[in-house]
Amino acid sequence: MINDQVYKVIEILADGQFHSGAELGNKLQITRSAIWKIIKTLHQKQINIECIHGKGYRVPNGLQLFSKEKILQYFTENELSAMSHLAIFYSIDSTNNYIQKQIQQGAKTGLVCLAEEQTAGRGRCQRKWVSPFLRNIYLSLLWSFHRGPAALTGLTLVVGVAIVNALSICGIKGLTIKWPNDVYWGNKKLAGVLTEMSIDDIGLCHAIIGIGININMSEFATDEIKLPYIDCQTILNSCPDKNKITGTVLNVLFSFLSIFEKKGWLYFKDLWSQYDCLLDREVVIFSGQLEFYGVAKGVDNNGGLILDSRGELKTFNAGEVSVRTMTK
Ligand code: BT5
Repeated sequence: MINDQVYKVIEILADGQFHSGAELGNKLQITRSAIWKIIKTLHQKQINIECIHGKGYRVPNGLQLFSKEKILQYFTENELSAMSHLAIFYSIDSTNNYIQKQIQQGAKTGLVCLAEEQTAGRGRCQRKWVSPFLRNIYLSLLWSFHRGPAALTGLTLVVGVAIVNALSICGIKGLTIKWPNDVYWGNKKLAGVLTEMSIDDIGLCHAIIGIGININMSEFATDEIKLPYIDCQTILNSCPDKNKITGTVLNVLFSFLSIFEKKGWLYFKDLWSQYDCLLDREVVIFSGQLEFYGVAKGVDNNGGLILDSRGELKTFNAGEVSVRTMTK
């Protein structure tokens, strides 16, 4: 388990230099054997720590930790003023759960939560989002709407476009969106979005926008992700700046959300369509117990997927269906 002591060791080892067991023990005021236990915990978390007799411990190439100061560098003025608070955790069950709890405590719109690890990261429909320690971005944002649930139509699709735009600014090009909002590079998933909603007593509609973006999964072994996936490091073929990507994604997201609130989904529809990786492809849509076969024909004015099923057009709404491409 990651606790304060484990995280302190990580903060020291983040510089990529050697640190002896004695030095770490002194800094944390604990024994060398307690340090060794912490190193074992980190090995179990698949953090690559070299242990060299006479030199100590080191993480080759160092580690990138979330830094509020660095993240804020990528904000423009208006967007910064839209963020009410930025909370950063080294470990949490789910950043979406955190926002949900904060809503009950009266949290303000613009609240952001980031975590270095999620112990119960969630995808849609009770699926799991694999969220290993220190490797990726797990973030959630609260945006409260005054105009009722209808104002949220197409919101998750807009979030997908924001991610693609932000990653493009960071040099990650060629991304597509698989309806409704999975971000792909080729046929591999790079990022996912989980949008949840709650309405309070006074009719205010709270959207919890959860985003997972893989930064460096290359040496992480897991058999929990059954479909092909990828990370920013592999796409860029170099080490991405996690704080820059986080700051840029948040900045674009805040900017898009304030436009979305005024102009709605239609303002973004053409942009979304440019990234549609299903367009004119044969797909099967799973909706409850039923399966629908046909050719994907883009999205409608409500963000629903249009399916051409032997000449008959059907529309499917976000949240109810999964899509599997049949042709690669
Ligand atoms: C999603 O669900 O893609 C939404 C993922 C949202 C995650 C964020 S992280 C911050 C916030 N807090 C949370 O608890 N969640 C949000 P869905 O379309 O249902 O995709 C889930 C599927 O993606 C799984 O069944 C796996 O096949 C695959 N998957 C799981 N972890 C993955 C990963 N790290 N990278 C790529 N694919 C993954």
